[in-house]
Amino acid sequence: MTSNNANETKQVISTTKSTLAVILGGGAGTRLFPLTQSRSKPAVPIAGKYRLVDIPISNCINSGINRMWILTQFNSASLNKHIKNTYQFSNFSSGFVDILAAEQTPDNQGWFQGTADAVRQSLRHIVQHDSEYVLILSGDQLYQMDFQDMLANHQASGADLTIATIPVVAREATEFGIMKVNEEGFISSFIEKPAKELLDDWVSDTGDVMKAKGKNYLASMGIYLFNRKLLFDLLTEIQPNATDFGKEIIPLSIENYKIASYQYEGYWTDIGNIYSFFEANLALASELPEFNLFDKAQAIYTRPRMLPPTKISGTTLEKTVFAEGSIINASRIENSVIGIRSRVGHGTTLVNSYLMGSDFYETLEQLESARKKNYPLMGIGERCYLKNCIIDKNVRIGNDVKIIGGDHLEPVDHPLYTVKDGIVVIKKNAVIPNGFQI
Ligand code: ADQ
Ligand code: ADP
Repeated sequence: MTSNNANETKQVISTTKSTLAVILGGGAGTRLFPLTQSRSKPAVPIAGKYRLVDIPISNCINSGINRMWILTQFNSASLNKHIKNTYQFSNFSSGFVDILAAEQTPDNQGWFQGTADAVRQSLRHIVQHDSEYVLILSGDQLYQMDFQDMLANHQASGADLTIATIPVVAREATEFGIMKVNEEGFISSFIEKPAKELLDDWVSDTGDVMKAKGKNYLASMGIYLFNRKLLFDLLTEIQPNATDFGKEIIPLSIENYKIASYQYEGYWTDIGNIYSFFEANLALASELPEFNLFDKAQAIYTRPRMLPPTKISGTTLEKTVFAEGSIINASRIENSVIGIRSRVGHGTTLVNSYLMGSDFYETLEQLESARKKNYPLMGIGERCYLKNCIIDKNVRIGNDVKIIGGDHLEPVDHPLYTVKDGIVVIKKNAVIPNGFQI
């Protein structure tokens, strides 16, 4: 081992022992509805084979952090199963990934109210584990970040709390916590989701490269590295009634504590609503995706399913990502992500669509019986045309179905589908009859 490697190993050990992570798995999840209709937000499938929660968990593991909790309002069977079957640490490791669902206790009758409230309720679990720092992460972001580097910066700056920040353009600035930093790199002011008219007061010097791209605002990534004692003090004594980090804890702490900004300039996107979820998934099909699933050093982990390879016949493919275990006979698939165990029939065309795939295969007998009854098979039938769609899991789309999403569609919530921002989301387990059109 070279001395560099030895140093790296020492550093990994130090993050492992020093840092606990808390992943905010989701509030009510209304912005991702209907994907969250029957499952919790962390369990929403992304990129054809992963689930949302795999992103922060993988970032932690790759950064040497292996003790983490996922806080969720709604503890779905799929989330439990996924975590239990995926993240197993050896007997010789202190690692764990535990789910904490909002629960009623004698001192708390309600659900998690907001992010700070959710973390406050998890303190009784956190207190049982040694650590110097607690890293708080959002569960709905796509990024690959080295938290060791953030920790090294935190330690070097002597901060009480470090917030990961990213330069953004004016159009995005209204959706985030925006801050200003003083000469020493500490945050001097913070505003949660400023109105457009206020933006002029919030311009920062983000560096020449970022300024050239018009990214003049320093946004909070919702990633907080707290000195453990400060987190406990803030949540239990100093601000015992604050329910939110962005709206209350952070703005009220600026005067009294050293809060550092850790400026990150890599790929990061918040995938909290249907539009950004759709964009982030389809971006994976571009020629050189910014989110690099092929980067071994920052791999994204998920449940090993041991599926057969995908089989494709007679299909013209343009910029398409395929997960394992699919059977594809489509005519054309373009700019799309095709999830595990997908089935697409002859003569069908898919454009700009994310097909999540299925949880199981139908047996040959089931397929035969469905055909006899003229009942749609699992997957997408023959001669269909689908554009600008998200197709949730276990959907059955019949033959000759035409669904064309786009700005011409009004938002609607139908029992089989929802339209949001022009994107048609076919609900989980929906059965779309032959000839159906949207
Ligand atoms: P938002 O993402 O709008 O802004 P919020 O809705 O509080 O903030 O959610 C943060 C994360 O916590 C999300 O992953 C959400 O799903 C989760 N969450 C919310 N309530 C929860 C609860 N009760 N239990 C469990 N999880 C919960 C925040 C910051 C901004 C910052 C952006 C960056 O407030 O300052 O710019 O994140 O995305
Ligand atoms: P999701 O998060 O996609 O909604 P689920 O809660 O439906 O996931 O759980 C998915 C798991 O359930 C799959 O791994 C699969 O094994 C199992 N499953 C679901 N439906 C069926 C079915 N009809 N037959 C067999 N297995 C099923």
